[in-house]
Parts: sequence; C-alpha cells; structure tokens
Amino acid sequence: NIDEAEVVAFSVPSYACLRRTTLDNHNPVLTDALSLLAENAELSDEDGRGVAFRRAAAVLKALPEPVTGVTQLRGLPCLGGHSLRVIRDILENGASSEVEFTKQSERFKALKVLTDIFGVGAKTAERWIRDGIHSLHQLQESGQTLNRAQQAGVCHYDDLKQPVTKAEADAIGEIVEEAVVSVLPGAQITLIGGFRRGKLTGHDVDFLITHPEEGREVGLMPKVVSWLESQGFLLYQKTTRNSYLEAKDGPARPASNMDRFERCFSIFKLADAEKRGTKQTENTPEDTCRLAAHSQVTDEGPKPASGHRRWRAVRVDLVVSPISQFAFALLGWTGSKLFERELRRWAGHEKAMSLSSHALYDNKQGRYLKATSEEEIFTYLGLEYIPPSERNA
Ligand code: 8DG
Ligand code: MN
Ligand code: MN
Repeated sequence: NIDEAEVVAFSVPSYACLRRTTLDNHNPVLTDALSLLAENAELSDEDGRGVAFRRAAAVLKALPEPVTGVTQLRGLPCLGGHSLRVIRDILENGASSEVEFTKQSERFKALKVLTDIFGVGAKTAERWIRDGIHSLHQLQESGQTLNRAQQAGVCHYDDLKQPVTKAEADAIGEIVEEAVVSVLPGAQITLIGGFRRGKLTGHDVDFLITHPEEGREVGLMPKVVSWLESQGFLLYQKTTRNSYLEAKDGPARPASNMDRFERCFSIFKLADAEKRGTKQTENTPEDTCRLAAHSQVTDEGPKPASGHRRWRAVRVDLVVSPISQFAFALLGWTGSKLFERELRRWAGHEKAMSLSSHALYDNKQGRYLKATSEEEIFTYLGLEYIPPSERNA
C-alpha cells in the first residue's frame, strides 16, 4: 500500500531526558490541546492525569515534523488511549470536542482566572468557586480575606499576566547583579528557568545566586532583599530561609520536589525602558497597588489603566545555593518542569540514584556523587548531555 509506505513513522525514547526538545515545535495545535487538558487535570487535583497529558504533549514536541495521521504515532511512548483520542479528533475533525468543551466550561475559566492571581493555588480557587466567585471582580466584591501575596497578586494582576520579555529579564538581571555584588563582592548570578532554555518570554524571571567560596553565601538573601527594597525595586517579597542542613530526612531522600534553598518569591517594579538607570521614585500607595484600575474590570475585560505608565510589575524568583551544590541547583532550576521530573524518574528507576536540586545520591554505593558541572551529573546518570536549549520538553 503506497499510502502507508509514504507515511513517516516516528520513533522517540520514552524518557524526556533521553530526547532533545527544542523550542521549534512542529505540532503546536496538538501540544496546546494536550497541555490544556493537563492544566485542567492539575487544577482539578488530578495530578496523575496531568502528568500523563504532559508526557503525551512532550512526545509530540520532540517530533521532527508535523503529524498528519494517527498511523504515524504507532509505537510512540506515553500516548495513552485518551491522548490518542484527542489527537485523532484534531487530525480528523480539526478540533477536539473535549478540549473545546473544557475551554468553554465556566469551571475551567474560573479556575484559570483565579489561579492566575499570584498567591492563589487550585485549592483556594476551588473554595472560592464553591462560594460563587468566578472572576476578579466578584472576588473583590466578596469581601474574602486575602493574604499578603494574594493582595499583591490582585494589585498587579494585569501586569503579571503580561509575558515577561527577554529584554525585561536582562534589565532585571542587571538590577539583581548590582544588588548582589553590592552586598557581597564576588557573588555571581545566573539566569535560570525558561530564559536559560532560550525562551523569548516567560511568566517570571528566575536567578540562581552563589559565591565561589563555600559558606560566603550564608545569609546573603536578606541582604540582597534589603538592598533591593532600599532602592525601591520591590513591590512584594517573601523570603524563605535555607532548611537543607537541619532537615531530618537528610538530602539522601528528597521527599518532595520542593527544595530547601534560601529563596525569594518577589514582584519587581521595573521602570519603562527609557527610564531605566535613573533613580526609582518613592512608592506611593496608588503607585504600588493598581487596585483602582481593577474596580473597572468588567466581564468584557479590563479597561486600559488611566494615566501614564512609568513602570510595570514583574514576577522574579531568586534562589541562593552554596557553590558545592551549584551544579545540582542549576540543573534543577533550569527546567522544564517535565524534563526535571523525567530526570529524577530516570535516576531513581534506571540508576538507583536520588537526584535533587541539592545533590545526587547513589543508593547502591551508599554515597553522594559530587559534581561541579551539569555535564558531570549527566555522565553519572549515564545520559548524553542535553544543553538547556534542548530541555524544552
Ligand atoms: P516560565 O517562567 O517561562 O513560565 O517557565 P519556567 O521558568 O520553566 O518555569 P518556572 O515556574 O519559573 O520554574 C523554573 C524551574 O524551577 C522549573 O524547572 C521548576 C523549578 N522549580 C520551581 N519551584 C521549585 C522548587 O521549589 N524546587 C525546585 N528544585 N525547583 C523548582 O518552580
Ligand atoms: Mn520561570
Ligand atoms: Mn519561577
């Protein structure tokens, strides 16, 4: 059969950390659809289904060309019946009824809007929806008590929804660099997260901070935060201290994906490009919170904020690591989230090792494996080195 013979069959390894996944996605319609179902599952406390859809989407992201028919997918890993049904629907009918239904559903729309607020997770959104709150406007009318993070999230809702550009990430990088070397000369910052993988936009900017001399980084974060605050760069920050050394379960068994570095979730006040480099002005209340603009938010969407914009709010994550753990922190914080998950699964299931953002433990040898570069960690794991730009699973 000539038709069949002409069809390209694909073959990809089942672990995402064995694949090279660039940002050049040849199947965006299919991967968007599966990612939406993944997101819906995650927001509905169905993490298992969420991961299954994420894995399916990641397999399609790794294909060298567009899929034209389901026969090409024969033998591909991670594509369960449910994902295949969604793919078939799209290939044959141009859309998946399940995806379209989910997208239109009031529940999904409300979960999205509410969890898009910084500081609001699926559990909180769920509770609010049960109380009849489906929008930002309804939330503000409801009189619900918001914690400090959520208040900041509501204040800067529109800004934080706007993707952060690489130029903005670089501008933030210069500020963070200045802060870090001011409080600890010799300290180094590295751009991590999506921007390190070559993404052109992101939902935040992530930085890893270290010092070449072990121990000098201790207590660094509060100093960096104070410096940034004194210069008027922070609209919000929450710092959590390093709890790695005091943790009872020890680094051998990274109990969860959450690591224990000193870290700071923050919202930066980034001046407009032409104003950058000049001194920040004092934060006035109406400056720091644009709540007023949100009282005009209607179902038709927000009205443009009045007045001249001179700055915007940007989410920034800072992490401090001792130099001895730097390579693990770098690998662990570069992402993508699925790539990280797959690395840990590979380490545990195939190599009897425990990988975290702090260390790599060899369960058979009963010892930690030291590394000063990401390349060394891949070698320990028996993996070909995958550069950040190819970790976009
Ligand atoms: P984006 O911001 O452009 O949307 O994408 P991203 O940069 O890939 O996502 P991110 O949510 O900023 O996360 C960046 C990386 O940091 C990602 O690999 C996941 C990882 N990460 C967290 N929280 C934690 C944590 O508590 N521990 C560890 N080890 N990694 C974490 O986001
Ligand atoms: Mn990020
Ligand atoms: Mn982040």
